[in-house]
Amino acid sequence: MSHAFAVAHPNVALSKYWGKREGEGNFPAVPSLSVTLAGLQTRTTVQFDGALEDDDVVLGDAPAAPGPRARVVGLLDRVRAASRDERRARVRSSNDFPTASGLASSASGFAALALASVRAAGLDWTVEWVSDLARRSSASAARSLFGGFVELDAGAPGAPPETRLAARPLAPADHLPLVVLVCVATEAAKAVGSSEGMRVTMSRSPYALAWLEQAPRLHERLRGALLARDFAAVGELAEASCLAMHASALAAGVIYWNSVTVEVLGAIRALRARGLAAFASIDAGPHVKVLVHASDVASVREGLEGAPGLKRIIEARPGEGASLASGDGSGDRP
Ligand code: 2P0
Repeated sequence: MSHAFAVAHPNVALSKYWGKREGEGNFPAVPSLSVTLAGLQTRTTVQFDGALEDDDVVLGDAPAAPGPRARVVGLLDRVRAASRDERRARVRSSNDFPTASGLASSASGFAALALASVRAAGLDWTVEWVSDLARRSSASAARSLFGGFVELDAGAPGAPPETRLAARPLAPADHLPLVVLVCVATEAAKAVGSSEGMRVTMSRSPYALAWLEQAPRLHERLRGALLARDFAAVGELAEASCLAMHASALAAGVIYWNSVTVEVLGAIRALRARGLAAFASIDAGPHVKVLVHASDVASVREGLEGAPGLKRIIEARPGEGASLASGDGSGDRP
């Protein structure tokens, strides 16, 4: 078969990946733990076609810009090398959620692209190998191959670039009664991409080493709290990981927050003072993903809605990993 259609979903890291190992291979410098979200999806079709002279990549409604195109072609090149098939590919990919919503579209995008490309090339790969392939393009994408709560180890220091590193599932989607309320703080695209933000943080932040020391400790504690189903501890540790990551970035002048971010953080503190289980997670943008116990969603939404400048709230729940779908991706949703 030279055609395949895959669907993948974004994920939110509870313990954050921020910083890469030196050298080639796109290995994370710290472990991370995420939750894959249902309801939001990237749909991607890949077709290898001997009649094409070059890869034909359309993201959303338009031909891919040079930067994103190069990342897509990089993944296709790895698949071509593995399958020893030089044919170029037609790639069509679209999200059903706004790219500027703060839900990392590179995670779901590269997870769907990796799965569709491997299948279209006829490679008989395990999901671990597909996760490793996705990680080489976007480390957070390795996690979106799996559903529920997912872990990605740090790369071993000095590991050769060809070393495999895949994410692995830790607990199913219904393990914790978690709801994620995405507080959209702006409709504009982010100013500094994650890779650049990490690079600047690692090279210039006086707190880069403090982050690299703290992140694995927070990760281990969060992992333990998750396995023990201790909701409050998971929330507190996720917020601590997010704040430590942003503190290290901020000290290098990498500032993702805006006034709405701070307002929502204040609203979350006020809600917690009332005894509600709500905790903050922020990625490479100003939006706050509020981690809420399912029984508190209505009260927390009410408390957040008054935050000055807040654009809207998207409600998401833990869901399944990436999957292959039938058809050509242009018809009904799977
Ligand atoms: C994460 N982020 O763990 C962290 C927290 C953003 C903040 O992974 O450079 O697009 O392509 O490997 O996966 C977003 O960065 O980074 C990210 P690259 P990616 O979710």
